[in-house]
Amino acid sequence: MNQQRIWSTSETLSRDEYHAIQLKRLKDTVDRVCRDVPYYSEMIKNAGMQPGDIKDLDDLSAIPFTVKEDFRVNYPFGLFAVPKQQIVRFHASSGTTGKPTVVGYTKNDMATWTELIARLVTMAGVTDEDVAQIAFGYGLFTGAFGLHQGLEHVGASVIPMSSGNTQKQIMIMQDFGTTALISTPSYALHMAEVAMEMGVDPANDLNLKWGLFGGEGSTEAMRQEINRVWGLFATENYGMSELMGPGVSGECQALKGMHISEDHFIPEIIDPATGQVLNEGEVGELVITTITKEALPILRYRTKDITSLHYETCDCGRTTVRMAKIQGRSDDMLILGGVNVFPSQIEEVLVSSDGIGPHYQIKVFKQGYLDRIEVDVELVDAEVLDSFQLLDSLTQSIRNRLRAVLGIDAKVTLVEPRSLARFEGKAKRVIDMREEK
Ligand code: DLL
Repeated sequence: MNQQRIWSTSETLSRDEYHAIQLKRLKDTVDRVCRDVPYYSEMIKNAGMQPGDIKDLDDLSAIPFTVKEDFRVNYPFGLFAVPKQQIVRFHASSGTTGKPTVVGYTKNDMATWTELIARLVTMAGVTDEDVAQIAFGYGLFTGAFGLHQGLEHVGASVIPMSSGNTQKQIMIMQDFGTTALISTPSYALHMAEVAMEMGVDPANDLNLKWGLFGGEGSTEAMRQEINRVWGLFATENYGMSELMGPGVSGECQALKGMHISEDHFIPEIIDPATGQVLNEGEVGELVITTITKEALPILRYRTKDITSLHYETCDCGRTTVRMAKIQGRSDDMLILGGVNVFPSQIEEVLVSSDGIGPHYQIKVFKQGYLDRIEVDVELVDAEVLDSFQLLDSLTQSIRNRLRAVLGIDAKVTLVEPRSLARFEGKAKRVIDMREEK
C-alpha cells in the first residue's frame, strides 16, 4: 500500500465536529426545502412537524422517507429547490420502465461534486501523475462526467473514452500510457478479455496501476480476479443519481469499506421491512440525507442498497464513517422457496470456484408452484466440454458449494468460454421470469 494521501482536512474531523456540521446543515436543509419545495413542506406538515423541530441529529428519524416514486410523481423538476435558471447541469438515470429520474445541479453543486470526487480518486491512489481513462458512458448517466471533473481537479490527465469500442480502449491505453481505469467492474473484465484476444496481456503489456470501479456491485472474489488480470489495484466507489451520482462514498487503499463524506451526507441504516433505524454494524437498507445540495436536496432517501455502517477510525487516518460493500439491493434479493439469496452471494461462490470464469447468468423461474434457479457459467477451458466425467464432476462440485453456502439447489450449466453476454456498462446477470417477486 502506498503512503495514503488525504485530499481534504474535512475527511479527518472528530465525531463532535461532524455532528456539529451535520446538525447545522440539516437544519438549513430542512428550512430550505420547507420554504422552496412544496412537496417537502407538505410532507413535513403531514408528519405533524415544523422546520424548527430539528434540534438534534436524532430528530432526523421523525422525518418521513423519500423514495424513488417521489421522483416519478414530481417528474421532471418538482423536487428541485431552485429555479431552472440556476441549474447548470442535468443528469438522469434510466428506470426500467417509464420516465427517467431527473436530477439537476447548481454551480455550487458542481463545485461540491468535483470536490467529493477529488477526495475519492485521491483515496484510490490517483494523483496528477496519472493518466485516467474513463470508460463509463458519457451522457445522462452521472458516472463519466462525475468522475471526469474530479479527476481533472486533482490534475490527472483525463481520457474521456466513454464506454464501448473496446479494441480502441486497449489501443489508447497502450498509446497514451493509461495508468488508471474508470469503469464498471463487469466492463473491466470484458476489456481484459478483448485485450488478450488482441495479443495484449493487460497485466504485463500495459501500465495500469489503479482501477476505480463503481456503478454496480462486485464481490471480493471479483475484485481479486480484476486485480489479477489487469495487474492493478482496484478500489470501488458508490453513489446514485438521486443523491449526486458517484462521490457519495469510496474505498481508500486500506479496503475497509467506503468512506462517506459526512460533511455532505448523513447516512442511516434501517430495517427495510419496518423502517426502524438500526445500530452501527447492523445490516439493512442505506438511507441518505443530503445536507449541502442546492438544486435537489433530498431528505432520508431510501436507496434500497443493503449494507452496514462502521465508525471506528480507518487505517488510512480518515475518520469518516465507512459503509460495507453493498450486498445487493432490497429489490434484487431473490426469495427462492423461502430462502433469501442475493445474486452477489452466488457470484462469490462462482468466482471463487476453480475451472470457471467470472462470467455467469442467473435465471429464476417457476416450475409448478416451485421456484427454480438455473446458473449458467462459463468454463475457462473449452476442452472440459469434451469430457463427460470432468464436466460432471465440476458441475457437481459447484452445485454442492451453492447448496452448502447458500442452502439452495441450483441447476448449474457449464457453457463454452465467451458464450454469455458481456456488458459495457452495468451488468444484468439475473433474469427473473417469475410473474411476481
Ligand atoms: O451508478 C452512480 C455511480 C456511477 C456510482 C459511477 C459509482 C460510479 P445510478 O445509475 O443512479 O448511479 O445507480 C445507482 O447503482 O443504488 C446501487 O444499487 C448501484 N451502485 C452504484 N455503485 C455501486 C457500488 C450510479 N459500488 C445504483 N456497489 C445504486 C454496489 C452500486 N452497487
